[in-house]
Amino acid sequence: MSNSSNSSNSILQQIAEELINGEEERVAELTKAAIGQAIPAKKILEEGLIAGMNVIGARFKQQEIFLPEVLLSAKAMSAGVEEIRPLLASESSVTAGKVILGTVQGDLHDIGKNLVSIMLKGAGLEIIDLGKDVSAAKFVEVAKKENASVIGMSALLTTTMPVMSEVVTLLREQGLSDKIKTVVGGAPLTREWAQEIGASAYSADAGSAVEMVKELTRN
Ligand code: B1M
Repeated sequence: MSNSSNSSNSILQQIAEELINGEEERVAELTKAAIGQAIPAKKILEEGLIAGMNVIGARFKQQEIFLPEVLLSAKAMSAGVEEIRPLLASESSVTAGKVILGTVQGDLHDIGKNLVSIMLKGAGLEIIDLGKDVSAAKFVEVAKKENASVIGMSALLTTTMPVMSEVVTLLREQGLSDKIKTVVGGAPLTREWAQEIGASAYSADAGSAVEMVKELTRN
């Protein structure tokens, strides 16, 4: 392994470690330093920030850590994302379309949704971000009012995933399924489940969400 890839690996590892420790300022500093080393934003995101957050998720599941620690790491993650935000946006190419985006009702997890938002904006799409805890009725109401072509929904809890199905049903009942497409994503979802509820597309990560939305807005 070359010296430069050694040093890029070690700074990404440090980012993950400081994120796990919930050190918001250190994560921001190290992310800036990684940008200074010309490490691509996507690599910083995946191998530093998300890698750290995955460790937190596993420890939380094993009850080795609790909500206050998770929250500190989530803040550290957001601080890192803020640093790479302009780069993530500019690493994508330009397209067009209007997307209503949000985390579904009952769900307060918005880090992944915010990443999807950054990437879609970077791809030249117009995003109306409704934030978190968004009801099915609200998604559909705003999509109609704004004449949007896509509704993008994020869910991180198995208990909130059914809200996505409600949106698909509402669109079908109102005869809007052809006009307004749906993209769903979030850690507990699977492609099979998305197909089962009749969503137009499923994305496993923010990068593929851009591809999916581009595909759907092309039709
Ligand atoms: Co909570 N949480 N949490 N949490 N949390 C999870 C999701 C959990 C898996 C942890 C665990 O047990 N291992 C578990 C859910 C279990 C389940 O339902 N299967 C869980 C739980 C149980 C809870 C609470 C119920 C805990 C409690 O109160 N007892 C509670 C619920 C609150 C609520 O929402 N009502 C809770 C609270 C929290 C915090 C507030 C402390 C915090 C969220 C802070 C915030 O978001 N502002 C938090 C966090 C941080 C997590 C973990 C550790 C990390 C989530 C994250 O940000 N990942 C998470 C464990 C885990 O997922 N490993 C966990 C990083 C992010 C970049 O990834 O969001 O997956 P992700 O997004 C990815 C893809 O999924 C995809 O692209 C993104 C980027 O690549 N994607 C899309 C996401 N949305 C998309 C939309 C798209 C396309 C792709 O198209 C539109």
